[in-house]
Amino acid sequence: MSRFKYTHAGGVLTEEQRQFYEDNGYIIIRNNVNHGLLDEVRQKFIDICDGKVDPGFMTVMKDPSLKNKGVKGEYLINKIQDWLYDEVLFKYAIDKPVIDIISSIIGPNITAANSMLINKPPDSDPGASLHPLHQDLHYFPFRPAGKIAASWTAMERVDEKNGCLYVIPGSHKGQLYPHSYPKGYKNQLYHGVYGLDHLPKVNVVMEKGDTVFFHPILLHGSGPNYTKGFRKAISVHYADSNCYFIDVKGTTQENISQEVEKIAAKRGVAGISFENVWKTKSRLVTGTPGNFQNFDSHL
Ligand SMILES: O=C(O)CCC(=O)C(=O)O
Repeated sequence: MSRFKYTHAGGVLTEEQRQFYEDNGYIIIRNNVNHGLLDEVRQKFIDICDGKVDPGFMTVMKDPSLKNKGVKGEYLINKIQDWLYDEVLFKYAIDKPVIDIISSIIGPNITAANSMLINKPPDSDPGASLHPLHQDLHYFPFRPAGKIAASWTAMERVDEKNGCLYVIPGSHKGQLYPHSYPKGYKNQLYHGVYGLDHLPKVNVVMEKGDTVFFHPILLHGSGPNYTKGFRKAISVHYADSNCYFIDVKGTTQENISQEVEKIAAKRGVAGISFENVWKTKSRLVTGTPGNFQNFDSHL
């Protein structure tokens, strides 16, 4: 039997890199994404922020501490989500250096499920620009967890000063914890896990173009941006297209499913289930279609 449980054989990761991911639940690949692509993606983000491009189906989120401060555009918008049907941003989701590593983790049949471009603007209240400790699996009604992985690429240098990611190595081997809203600023959909502050964290300092890949049970978060610059990163969660969907009713994920269904209703798609929200916003990247592709209602 293979000693590897969290990675897929035959891919580009070396034995040593696979072992690191198996032990820690993440791996950083330096200088992974071409700067030209990141600049193109940044310009598209700015055009959406400035109202030059209709965001359509995308979710555009504002920093709650800056909403009434008279700032606009990329000085206000802290996240654009659900952009897999934008052909410029989608270039990141299908970028070969990203997909090569993803297939070394989850295998060859890949669906991009979640997509985010996360911006921490300057002058945000620290309580609003941090992202609390959380596990991404909380948001996902599909399994198994080992067939899901995130890619998160720094669009500029990220460190402790501008709000880099931090991770709790090895936590991917544990359980999915209950998540709730933090006290203080309510960033739409930023749920957190509380009571685990004693666990040792590692700051993930990265240069532009570096990518960190991680498991959806890995506990992680990010700090505030204390600088006068921006902190931008682009991230996609990929799943094996054959992942199966679970009913989250009665589980710790029921709160997020209700929240997501409520947001969908507000946006004019009343009655859509949590499962079908995910199927609608996902997009096949490569390989054989599976359970994400059996619902045909792309909006
Ligand atoms: O980019 C960040 O600050 C945190 C992103 C993150 O952990 C998430 O959205 O799940």
